[in-house]
Amino acid sequence: MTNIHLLGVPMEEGAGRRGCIMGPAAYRTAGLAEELAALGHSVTDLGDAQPEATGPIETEYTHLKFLPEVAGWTRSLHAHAHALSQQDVLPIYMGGDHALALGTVTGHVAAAAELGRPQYVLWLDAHSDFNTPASSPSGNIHGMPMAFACGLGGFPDLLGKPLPAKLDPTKLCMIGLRSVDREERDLLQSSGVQAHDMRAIDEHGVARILRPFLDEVAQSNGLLHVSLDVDFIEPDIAPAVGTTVPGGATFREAHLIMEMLHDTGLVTSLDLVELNPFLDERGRTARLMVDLTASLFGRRVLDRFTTSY
Ligand code: HAR
Ligand code: MN
Ligand code: MN
Ligand code: MN
Repeated sequence: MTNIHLLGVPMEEGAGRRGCIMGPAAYRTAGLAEELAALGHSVTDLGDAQPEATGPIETEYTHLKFLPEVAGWTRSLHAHAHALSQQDVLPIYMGGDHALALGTVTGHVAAAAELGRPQYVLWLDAHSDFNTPASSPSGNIHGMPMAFACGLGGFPDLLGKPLPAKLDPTKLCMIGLRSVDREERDLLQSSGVQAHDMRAIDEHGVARILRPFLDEVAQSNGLLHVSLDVDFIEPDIAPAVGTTVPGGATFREAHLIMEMLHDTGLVTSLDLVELNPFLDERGRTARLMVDLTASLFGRRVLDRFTTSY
């Protein structure tokens, strides 16, 4: 039994189009809390977070969109994540666009550093979201959170203070990549991120990619934050996202990852991001995200471990 705390993050300013603000409501409507409770977990819905108020944020990069709004969310979510990590709970951040990870990931990294434990991040996404302000072609800040968390240069004062601790890029594993900008790719590779594109899934399958990373987390007594972007999944079955990219993870590939994560018991926090209910078809994407989350929290067909073969 896990003590799960749900926190709604109705933000959309990091994305290039509107609609993610409705994400938390869609997860509630799709029954996320009820499904997790039915699996035997204790579930508390904390309601929705609010952004902090900020003034104008200075930067030479004038193409950054909604910078004060995104900074307000980053400060608020960083504080929430830091506080939640000091309770005996597993937070699920119901986004909201992926810029929310500017706050959630940095908050968990800061708390892990205080504990003296390594913080790992599993990033399930079509995109690496590893742009810096200088490399971003769009100015959309949801394309940048992992570069920020790893302490790459050029960012304005999003957090209202220096990063308390940087995410070690070698403890960041990305799976599902199929849309990475040219300069972003160079940053990703020179930083040493464990980056796996869709071709790697085609060649090896998700289990062979994921298992060594999970072994590493376990052996180092690490904490594990999972960040699940809707566009990780094939858009034919998960259409409710503003940035669809063909060739995504199948229904079973996505579920297998969730089932393996459950079996290890290593996950300590979770983002559900980029759901845009305005683009959904009769709630199917919201329901798929709820079903995937249920797999991560123990829903299974037979009572056995996926790793027992
Ligand atoms: N790489 C592009 C950019 O930085 C697109 C980023 C889109 N990001 C997301 N989240 N949808 O993964 O503008
Ligand atoms: Mn993303
Ligand atoms: Mn994405
Ligand atoms: Mn089902």
